[in-house]
Amino acid sequence: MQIDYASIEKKWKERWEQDGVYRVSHDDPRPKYYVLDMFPYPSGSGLHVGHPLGYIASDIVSRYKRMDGYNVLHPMGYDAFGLPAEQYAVQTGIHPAISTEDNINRYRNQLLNLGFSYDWSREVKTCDPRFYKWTQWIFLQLFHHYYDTERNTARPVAELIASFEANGTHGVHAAHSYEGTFDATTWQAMTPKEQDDVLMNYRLAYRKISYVNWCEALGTVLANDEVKDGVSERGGYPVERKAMLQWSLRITAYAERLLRDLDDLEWTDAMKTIQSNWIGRSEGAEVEFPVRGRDASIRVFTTRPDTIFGATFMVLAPEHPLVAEITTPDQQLEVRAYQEQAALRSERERIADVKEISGVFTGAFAVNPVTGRSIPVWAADYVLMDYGTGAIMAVPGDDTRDGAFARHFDLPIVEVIDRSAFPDAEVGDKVGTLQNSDFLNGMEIPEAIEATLRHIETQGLGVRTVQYKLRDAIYSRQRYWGEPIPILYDQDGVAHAMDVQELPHELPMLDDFQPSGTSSPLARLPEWVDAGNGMTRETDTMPGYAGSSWYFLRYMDPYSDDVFASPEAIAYWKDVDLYIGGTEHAVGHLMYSRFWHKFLYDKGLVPTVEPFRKLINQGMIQGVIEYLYMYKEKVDGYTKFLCARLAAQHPEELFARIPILVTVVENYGTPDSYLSTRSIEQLIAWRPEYEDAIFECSKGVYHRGTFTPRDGAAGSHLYTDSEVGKMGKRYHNAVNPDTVVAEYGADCFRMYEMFLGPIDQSKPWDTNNIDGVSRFIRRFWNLFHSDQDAWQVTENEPSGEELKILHGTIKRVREDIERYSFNTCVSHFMTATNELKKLGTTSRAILDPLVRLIAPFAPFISEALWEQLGGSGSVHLTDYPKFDASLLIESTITYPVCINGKKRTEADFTADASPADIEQVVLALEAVQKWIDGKTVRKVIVVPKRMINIVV
Ligand code: ANZ
Repeated sequence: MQIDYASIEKKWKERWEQDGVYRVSHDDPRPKYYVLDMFPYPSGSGLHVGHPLGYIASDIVSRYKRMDGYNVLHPMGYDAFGLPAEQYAVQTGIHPAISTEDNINRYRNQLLNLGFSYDWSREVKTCDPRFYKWTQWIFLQLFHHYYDTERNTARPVAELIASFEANGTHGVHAAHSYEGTFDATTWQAMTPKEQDDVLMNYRLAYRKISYVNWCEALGTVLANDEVKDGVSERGGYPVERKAMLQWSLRITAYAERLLRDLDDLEWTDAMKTIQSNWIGRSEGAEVEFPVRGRDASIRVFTTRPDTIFGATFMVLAPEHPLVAEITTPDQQLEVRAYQEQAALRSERERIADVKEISGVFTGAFAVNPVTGRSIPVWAADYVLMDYGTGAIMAVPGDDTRDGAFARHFDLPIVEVIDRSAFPDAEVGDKVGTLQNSDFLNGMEIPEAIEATLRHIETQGLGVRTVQYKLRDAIYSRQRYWGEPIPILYDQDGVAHAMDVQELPHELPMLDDFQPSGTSSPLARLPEWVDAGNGMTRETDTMPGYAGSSWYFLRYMDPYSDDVFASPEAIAYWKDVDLYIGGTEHAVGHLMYSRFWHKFLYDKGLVPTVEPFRKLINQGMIQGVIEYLYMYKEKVDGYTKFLCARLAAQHPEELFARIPILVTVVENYGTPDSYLSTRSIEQLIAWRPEYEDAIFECSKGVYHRGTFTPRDGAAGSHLYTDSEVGKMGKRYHNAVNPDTVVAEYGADCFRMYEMFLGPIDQSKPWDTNNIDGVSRFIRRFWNLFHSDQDAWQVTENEPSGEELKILHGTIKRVREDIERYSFNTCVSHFMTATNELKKLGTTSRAILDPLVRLIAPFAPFISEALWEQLGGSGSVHLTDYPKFDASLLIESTITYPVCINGKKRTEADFTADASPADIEQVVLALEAVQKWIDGKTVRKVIVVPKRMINIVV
């Protein structure tokens, strides 16, 4: 009996939309529950089966909570600005607005096909001016605020200006990057441009020359989290360090709160660790080392002040401003050459590369303020400009890198830590006692750190500080497809915020997206850049993370044009109760959105300090990747492919490994996947450029339509390399959910994805097993329908056994949803269906709750069955079944009663009946008396809850 999934799905998708089944309002007496998916970037390739994994899980929870009495906000939208659409535009000339809209429509249809219970009326797109008006507005709020480190909150810059007017920097407690101090008179004497420059060191959104990750190929600056291993995350292009005038966000002002508040979140320890490492808090001190013979001093940051007696030289970052100042004339040339070379390496490379030691002597000496000894000052790229102070005291005896550097350049090494009591300890481990260190000798490290800090502070040599690895976030992008930064410059270059009435500051239409050097394509629109009255517009746009830093708030009230979301809506929905998404956003999106949320909290605009209370990271659905070996050089003028087994006998460097379409391979996914002659032909049909290629395996050679066998072999057996890995277009292994849904139905797809395993684990997609789930759904359907598809639900009273199965299943499913264990829920449904089938259950009293129980997992067939049951309204708006605990306790037990080991009758006893009671009663039973037939009873054996045997 076939179930017509296609028409069931079509009917209910339309009906749900028509009846607004999943629409919600904040004007509702029920408790709220907010379930959020990380909204997708609508790429050109559409969704593959890996994407919905998290969406299915969040949809199950949403549906469950909705049926269980909550007002559930479950929205969806699109992260629609970004590089790929623009890259695509550069290649094809298709405007990003058009390709993005096409992609969004495709995504929406794919999502609709899977039956998600989104309130589609709340859909947001970050590229919609009605949305990005508020992204721009929040940016301007950041621009208008600074961070008060005493009150630990953001405050208006106007207050800071008043303070400068009255007292200069005196008494100001602010997160800032301003070097030095000034008094009120100095402030008042400054030009507007000078004042603007000062304020930029305080604003939470500010413009400053900073060293950035410049990606020439993409024509834009990238944030640290967009750079992986020295190349751009998108595209893998080289990234270099470059000083540029850039907008940044002072996220560092929130470092401590971002770290501390992690404690109260229900996130995995792994995610919290990633965030806390990215924030990278270090306690230590800044110490001044005067430069000999000059009116300058080098400020270092150290976490190990106790080792100061072992500081035998100093190292400045090559970009450190003091390098040029203190370098002696004879060292100038060498130092400058080194600086240029260092600029070509990314920060990541500089941190990662421990093998290659490089550096240059500046010719200058500094004085160790504690020992009074002169020590040489070097410049080397293992010291980073924007960590700490960009300068270190090098302690080669106790720091691995300093040690390697000292040995390489033959610099003195003084051992200051005696680790003889810890034979297993390594250099840098904080164990042992101080030696060669004057007043610190004999102290343990923690004690020595404290003693040095006190000494440094009382002598005025330095101060205790806390450093964070977290960097301010570069906000400017020199690209077209992003939110314009709503800033105007006057003739002096002073930055002015646009007025809220002027927002949205719309992105103008443009048809040439080619990046142009270090400014965005918008700079090529003179009439747009000119804002009148001598004002010019900022031409950089915002980064990809701008819209996603607050989109979850817009869903609460997506229609307002006067506020980013109405206070009533925010007061009701508050925060996200459950957020499901991938771990790849651990330090980007999840850090920025926490920061924006805290800022909005400081402004009294949101009621909670954190946006996402509970976070679940779904694993990845992996695919099989099939690789062919191809010679890098052409062989006799032909491209040549070689069997994986033959390739193994040759040096690896000869080959390029090419991922191929998995479906042309036979036995694909098993270790023995191979191309038959027919498969080679399919491969060529897919890639006509290989029409001329030679394919060689041990059985023979295929070339231009002919297989020439060796030893009379029947056909090609060209082995491929099979690997389980990412699913995606570039591996030719993406499975489109639409095709699976068309064949098996959306409910089967949903349950199958859940059945693959625990939600947080990665697992390979394997269509072979989907049949099992499909059969289960048919069996479930057949509880309600006969083999001839006749409706067979009856009004029969359910038996105790049926009730027990039902209530046991309700209990287990509820508990497992609460634990986010969806794969086990699917097995409970399978078990219950099998058991009920065996009992021939047809009773409405069992099947009605069962339909409601499965509804969150299989929304379509449950809705169809609910209608057939005559239920009113949508099944998804009914109550989720509750279990009756009393039905789960086995109250009576039916014992088989045997006479001399042969079963003769049955008898019911209460579960707590004692063997003595049972013996007494059972012997008196008429049926038993009949079998005893006057013989002597020798023994009565009662096995509790199992059986009774009477020996006569
Ligand atoms: C002396 C010393 C002795 C250090 C010792 C370490 C061990 P974390 O813990 O990661 O914060 N450092 C400071 N600024 C640096 C920069 N801009 N680039 C590279 N290294 C820098 O590391 C702090 C330590 O890293 C500091 O403490 C400093 O070296 C180095 F046995 O000072 B230490």
